[in-house]
Amino acid sequence: MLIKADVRTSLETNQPVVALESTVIAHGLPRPQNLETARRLEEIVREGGAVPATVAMLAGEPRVGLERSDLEFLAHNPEIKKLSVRDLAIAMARHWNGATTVASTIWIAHRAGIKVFATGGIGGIHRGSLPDVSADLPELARTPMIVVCSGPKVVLDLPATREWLETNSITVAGYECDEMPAFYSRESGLPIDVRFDSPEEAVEIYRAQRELALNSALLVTLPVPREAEVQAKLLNRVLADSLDQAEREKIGGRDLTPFLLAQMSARSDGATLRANIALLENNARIAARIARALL
Ligand code: PSU
Ligand code: MN
Repeated sequence: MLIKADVRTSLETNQPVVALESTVIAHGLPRPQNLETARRLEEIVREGGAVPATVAMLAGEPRVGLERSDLEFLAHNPEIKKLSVRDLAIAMARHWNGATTVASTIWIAHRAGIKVFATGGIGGIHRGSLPDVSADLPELARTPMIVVCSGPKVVLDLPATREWLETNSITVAGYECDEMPAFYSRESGLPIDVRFDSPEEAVEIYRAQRELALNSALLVTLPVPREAEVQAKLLNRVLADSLDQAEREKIGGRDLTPFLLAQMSARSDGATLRANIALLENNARIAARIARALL
């Protein structure tokens, strides 16, 4: 694993670091917003007083912290693979270039010694009769990190995903909110386990988890900023149409989530894309504050 010099120095001197994923760059957002957002997220983490560590696999080597040119490569190259944990060994042995999902990013970041990770929405249990469960979930269950996100992606079966989190002892906190947010939407009708109104409260619970020798993540959920939220009526329509389209085209496996995100953006005139970028930025900002509070 190659840890970028500034990330390594920060970790060695106990300075704040925030890990970021790369699937959202390569497969979650369209060009040119993907590269702009990748850069902006790193900038926001820096402005927040922490060092950003975007994770990816380049030529078969797990990388923690990327150069500007690496971000560009990931954003512009259509050959970049979407790598979950099951793919990491294949990618390494075969010298692939790949973007890491939430699952594979936290796998690598935790082993690099990073404690805080920020993303948009986590994977979960998809709707439909086939139990398609994202590898994000079991990885969250066995990775003791603070994961800052806006809840599970709204394309998922949210009640089933919430139940899975509970069954697998993943503590779900709401940051300045009283219910679990659902990605583009501030509301899900689903409960959180605890509310935080400051980064210090997140740190207290994280420390208590470590004291108890718990291995699961602390999921800190933040609602999309109000001005960027996608209104329920529009969201329900584009979501239903996108799910239908995926079924008609028989899209499944690793392609399903990127397909649904692209469909919803096209069908909402970019409203979901704007929400996605706004929540990613907001999550990176709060993640940096939490990483600083950990000192
Ligand atoms: N958050 C976003 N956009 C994304 C993702 C998260 O705002 O594209 C990615 C993450 O990398 C997450 C993945 O791990 O979607 C989930 O994919 P799947 O459902 O195939 O596990
Ligand atoms: Mn899946």
